[in-house]
Parts: sequence; C-alpha cells; structure tokens
Amino acid sequence: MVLSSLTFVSMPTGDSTAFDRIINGDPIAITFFIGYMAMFASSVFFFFERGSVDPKWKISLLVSGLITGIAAVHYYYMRDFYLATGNSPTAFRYVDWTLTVPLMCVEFYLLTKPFGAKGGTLFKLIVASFAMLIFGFIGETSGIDNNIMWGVLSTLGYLYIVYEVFAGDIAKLARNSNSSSLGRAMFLLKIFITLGWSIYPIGYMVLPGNLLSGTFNVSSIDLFYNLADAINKIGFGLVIYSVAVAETAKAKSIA
Ligand SMILES: *C/C=C(C)/C=C/C=C(C)/C=C/C1=C(C)CCCC1(C)C
Repeated sequence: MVLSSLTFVSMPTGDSTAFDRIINGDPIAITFFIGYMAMFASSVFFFFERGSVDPKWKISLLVSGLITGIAAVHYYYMRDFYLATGNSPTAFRYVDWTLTVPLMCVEFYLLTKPFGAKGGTLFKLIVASFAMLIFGFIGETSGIDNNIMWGVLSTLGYLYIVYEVFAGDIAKLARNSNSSSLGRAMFLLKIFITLGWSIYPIGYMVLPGNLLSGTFNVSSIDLFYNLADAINKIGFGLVIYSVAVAETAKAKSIA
C-alpha cells in the first residue's frame, strides 16, 4: 500500500496524482490550471469578436488575442512543469513575458496611433520593457545576495514606461486628441500600468533575501504572477474591446 502510493507520487505529470493536486488544495496548481483555461477562452473571444468591430480596431483585437494565446500556451507548459517539479517555472515565465509585454506596448501604440503616435515611441517602450525583463530574470536566477539590486534596476525600466504613459509622448498625444473614448481607455490604461503591473514587483519581493521574504513563502511568487497576468492580459484586452465596440457603434451612427 505504502509502496504503491509512493510510486504514484514519483510518476510524471498527467497521472492521477497531478490531477488530484489541481483539484484538491494546491492553490498554485489551481491558478495555473484556471489561468490556462481563461487565457485560452479569452483568445477565442478576441479572435471571434474581431469580425464585429470597425476595421480600425481589428488589429488591436488581434493583438489582444495573440497576447492571451501566447500566454495560454505558456500556462499549459508552466502548469506541467510546476506539477512535475514543484518549482516555479521561471524560464517559461520570462519567455512568455518577453513576447507578451512588447505586444502590450504595441497595444498602447495602436491606441494612440490614430492621433499621431510615432514608431519611435513604441521603440522606446519596447527597449524599456526588455531592460525591465532582462534585469528581472537575472535577479530571479542570481540568488539571495543580488536580487534586490537587479530588482531595482528592473524597476527603473518599469518606471520609464509609467513615465511615458503619464507624462511622455503617449500622455501628450492622448491629451491633444479630444477623443472621449481614447480618454477613457487612457484612464484605464494608467490604472493597469500602475496598479495591475505593480503586482509583479510585489511578487518578486517574496524571493529569498528580498523585502517580503519574511511575510510570504517563496512559492507564493506564482500566485502573484498568475493573478497579475489574468488582470493585465485579459482585463486590459477587455478594455480595448469595450473601446472598440463603443467606437464602432459611434462610427455606425454617423454613417
Ligand atoms: C503579461 C505580462 C506582463 C504585463 C508582465 C509584466 C511584468 C512586470 C511589470 C514585471 C516587473 C518587474 C519589476 C518591476 C521588478 C522586479 C522584476 C519584475 C520583472 C518582476
């Protein structure tokens, strides 16, 4: 009896032990599982709804669907990796972010492009997000002594993006646009960038040696990241969608 349950534990993923952990009480496994389904469903939604919005908005919805689609694939692998090893799937996580964060910058750019956004602004945002992610990855893998320093460097990249949205090019374009729907989208975008994105550095601070390591167990890092991904990838996609629907209705009523 003991022996057979032991062999169960050491079996690879896909076995009933893994499923049992998803359903019964491993909160991290559950959030990987729900995250995967939610990202997948969101992509289907954004891709289908592309057909019902004004042509101007089709690319934005396509990008939203790509962001959640790329995340869905990564969540599939992250869930399996976590179930098989019990470790945080750091490398998969950063590959996911390296693809999806620049695409989120593309979303900000697409929102302001009708009002004159330049490619150079997009380029600056993407460079800042790469810096943020490269320093963050080094910090997560560099161990107990240096992760605060790398976290601070990463935060500089993050703050630059916040600056662009609040006071830099993106903010200026939005202010001069006189579009109420862009104004609303910008308001929500600022909330996502400041509150939604700030969940990531808070999660990072549970790493050993960092500021919250006494308060949270290190494994809770994936709870923070999974929650933040759901809010920022799906939530922000839905904001773009609602602006697209409102603008489409307006365009129809003028026509
Ligand atoms: C869809 C994924 C998104 C929007 C990921 C965003 C990630 C961040 C804003 C990460 C930020 C970090 C810091 C500001 C400092 C510590 C290291 C990071 C990479 C967790």
